[in-house]
Parts: sequence; structure tokens; C-alpha cells
Amino acid sequence: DVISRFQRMQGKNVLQPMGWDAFGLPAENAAIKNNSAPAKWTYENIEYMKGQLQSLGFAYDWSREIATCRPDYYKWEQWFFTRLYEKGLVYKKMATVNWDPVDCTVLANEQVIDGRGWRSGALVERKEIPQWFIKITAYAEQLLADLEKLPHWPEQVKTMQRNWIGKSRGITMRFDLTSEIAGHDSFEIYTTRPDTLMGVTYVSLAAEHPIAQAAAKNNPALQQFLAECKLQSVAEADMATMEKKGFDTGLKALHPISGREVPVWVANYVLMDYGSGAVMAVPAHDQRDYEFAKKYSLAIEQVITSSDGAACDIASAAFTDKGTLINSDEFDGLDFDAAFVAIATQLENLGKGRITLNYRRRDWGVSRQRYWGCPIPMVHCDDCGAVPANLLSLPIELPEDVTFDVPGNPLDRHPTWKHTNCPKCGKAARRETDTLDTFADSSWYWARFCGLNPDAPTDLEGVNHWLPVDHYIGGIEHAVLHLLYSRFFSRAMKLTG
Ligand code: ANZ
Ligand code: ZN
Repeated sequence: DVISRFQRMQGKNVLQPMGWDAFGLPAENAAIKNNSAPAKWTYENIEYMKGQLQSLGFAYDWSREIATCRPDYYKWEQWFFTRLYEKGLVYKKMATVNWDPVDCTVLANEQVIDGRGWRSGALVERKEIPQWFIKITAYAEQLLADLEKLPHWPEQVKTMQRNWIGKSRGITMRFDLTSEIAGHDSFEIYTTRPDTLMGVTYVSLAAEHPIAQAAAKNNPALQQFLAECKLQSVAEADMATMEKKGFDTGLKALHPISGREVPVWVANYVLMDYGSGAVMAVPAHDQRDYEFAKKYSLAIEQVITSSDGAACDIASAAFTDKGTLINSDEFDGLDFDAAFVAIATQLENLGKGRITLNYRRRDWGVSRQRYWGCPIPMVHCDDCGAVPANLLSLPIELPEDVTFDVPGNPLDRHPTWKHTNCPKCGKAARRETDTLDTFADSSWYWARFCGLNPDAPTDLEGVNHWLPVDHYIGGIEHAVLHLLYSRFFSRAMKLTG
């Protein structure tokens, strides 16, 4: 408020709007706890807080007030969703998700703190269910490159976004199995440290990797281990700190250059949806592999030494710096860059590898199995599959007569709400009962504030007049969530016209 008054006194035309990011778990849970309906509870709180803000005399333009839980707002979010679907930026797939067994919902990785749900505090489990995704990865490169065009953003926020997108350059290479299993005779791994290739002493697969699954067919102990892996969080931060656990599949793979046999393990710290879901393990130079090798008495072979002659002792920890290659046959004496090129070339000549770029960022899982959110405007038809709702039928409104006496999603057990007709063939069909992650609600309000158009998401004249936003105040917790999703949405809005 001080900033906007100051700017007004400078003679500037200032738009300082206010609105309510009002959908989501916290409001739903509070309503249940207070024996109220989420809509009633939320609107009462909005009125109360608005009164407080008004009594403080803040210079907000209340004529532009919005609430994300009102149908006149989320109608346009549903409109975006169907347009994004048409453009191929929305898709559904079975996915392993973080499941909060107390709130009965899927959590984003960011909502898992130390292996627990950020709201409930419950230990998070892994679960496979069909989920809607927004293909934010299609914009990974643009979102990264365009950070250069934001000179006024805090350096710290840009660094966090860069790390979050996590672009890396490495090598994808093939390891052949010594014997075929269920039609698989090889698998690929992704590494950013090909210089350590001659120090590989085993390989590890993600629990969901098809070869791990195949190996478990006739191995109840392995099945048991894969089931245990399902119970742990999929958040990367947790992956780094949790206890490393593994299981020897008994399979052997051939080192792509030396031809030496190495054992194939399954490890709980390998993610299925990063790289190729398999890792070449180099215990001497990767700390996770080091801890794993110590625990399971696997070989540790040093192949990198410090370039400046400084001591590098692997007796108690991995040596993870880049340095000079040793114990690596013809690659001895090379530094990281030279080794990268030499090893990449050799693998390419053997037809066993290629240079690849990878992004750590995964697609944005937006499905939430909760009531208090924007209904995902899709219809499931037995004949046509998933079909976007007809634009004329929007908004798909949330019903207000729901009950919370049993856990789970009330939309799913509402007597009539989900029953509808297929927009394509007219046959009886079912509405999607998942609602959108509330970060979708808060990804585009800044455009809506520029014009509360009843017939469009925003108003082009207003947008051209006011945007881009000159000043945004928010906590650092928004650096890789709200501020990244908003940047994605502005690009998606351009795409969908
Ligand atoms: C061998 C190696 C040796 C690695 C070494 C590191 C150090 P960034 O740089 O963050 O992209 N990796 C690859 N796929 C993985 C997966 N699906 N789950 C878990 N870890 C995976 O990380 C790239 C490194 O992460 C890769 O390089 C691989 O381990 C691991 F001394 O390969 B490295
Ligand atoms: Zn149909």
C-alpha cells in the first residue's frame, strides 16, 4: 500500500487490486473442522477479511475484486484447460504420486516436507493413479532462457528457477544384459559424469523400471522390496537424505567399454521419471552410490584424482569433484572436458551412446482428489474416452450440497453431479471428479485483474495497458511455484490466443 501510494503521488496511474485465492485444502479442512460447508465458510471469511482490510484504509481498487472459488472466475480457468488440452499441453497418464493418507489426496513434490504432508503431517506414501498433467516441460527451455529477460527479478529467485528447471548435459548409454528377460536385452542409463565410466561397479534401476518388474515375477523377496519402495516419498529432497536401500536382481549387465560384467540392482533412490530410470553407479565418486556400496559390500574403484595434487581420500566419503582420470586405460590423464568428448566419441562409434540434454523438471501434475477446487472440465465416455466439456457448458459448477462424513472426494459420491452426457456422442458419461491444483487458480489472476470481462478470461485493451506487473510482493516460497507457473501460463495464454 505504501508503494502504490508513493507511485500515485509521483503522478502515476496505479492499479493495486485485491483478490482471494480461496480454493484448496486449508479452506476445505477448516470448514470440515468447523462443521460448515467449504463455500459458506470461505465466503464468510472473505467478507470478514475484506472488512478488516477496508477498515485499515488500504487503497485497493475493490471494483476489480476477484475470488478464485467463484464460478465467474474459474469458468475461464476451465476454458483455458480445454484449450490447452486441444493444443496437446494437457494429458492424462497413470502416475506414481505422493499420497497423503490422512488428507486422502495427492500432494505436489513441493508439498511434501521431510517425507510428510505439508498440512496433515502424515507420512507420505507412493500410489499409482490416473492423473491429469500440464506439459510444462514443453516450455522448460523457454522458461530457462527467458530468465535473461527479467533484469529486475532478484538474482536468488532466478537461480532457484534455473536449478528447479535443472537443465543438464550428459550421455545416454546402453548396457546390454548377459541374458534376456521378458523381451528386454538391454537398458539405457543417463549420466552427467561420463568421465567416471571406468569406475562403474554396478548399475541400479528404479523400482518401477520394466526390468526390475520383470525380475520380480519369480522372486517374491524382490516383489516385497518393490512394494516397500512404493511406500516412500517421490520428492527429490527426500531422495537425497533418506536411507539408501537396494536389492540385487541377480541379473548381470556388460560394461559398454570394458565388457566387464556388473551386477544389476534395484535402488530406492533411483527415480523412474528422470533420465531413463536407471543409473550407472560409481561409488568412488557419487555419494549416494558410495553409501549404497558400503552398505551392501559392493566394489568401490577410484578413477578420478584431484588435478592439483591435493589429497583425495575415498576412505570415508566419495570424491565428487571433477579432476584427472586414473585407472581408466586409454582415458588416463584426461580432465573432465577431454574425457567427456573422448568417451562420448567412443560410445557413439560403438553405437552405444549419445550426448543428451535433460531437464530435471517434470510435468505439472494438476489433479487433486478433493472437493474444494476448480472442477477439471473433462468427461469420460465409454466409447470416446476423455472428452473436453463443451465450451458452452462452462462453468462446470461445484455442487454445494456435499457431505464430508466419509474420507475421500465428495464429488465422486455425490448422487447426481458426475452424471452427464458425452459432449461428442451424447451417450451417458461421467464427469471428471478431480479438481485442479490451486496453483492453477493463482497462475493467471494478474491477467484477470486487468479486465473482469464477462465474455472472456481478460480484456485485451486492459492487458496491453497494465501489464507486465511492475511490482509483486510474495514470499520466497513462491520462487519455484507461483512465479514459475505464472510464467508458464502467460506463454500458454499466448498459445491459446
Ligand atoms: C554416474 C555418476 C557418477 C553420476 C558420478 C554422478 C556422479 P543431474 O546432474 O542432477 O542431472 N541419475 C541419472 N538418472 C537418475 C535417476 N533416474 N534417478 C536418480 N539418479 C539419477 O544428475 C545426473 C546424475 O544423476 C547422473 O550422473 C546419475 O548419476 C544420476 F561420480 O551417473 B551420475
Ligand atoms: Zn462419447
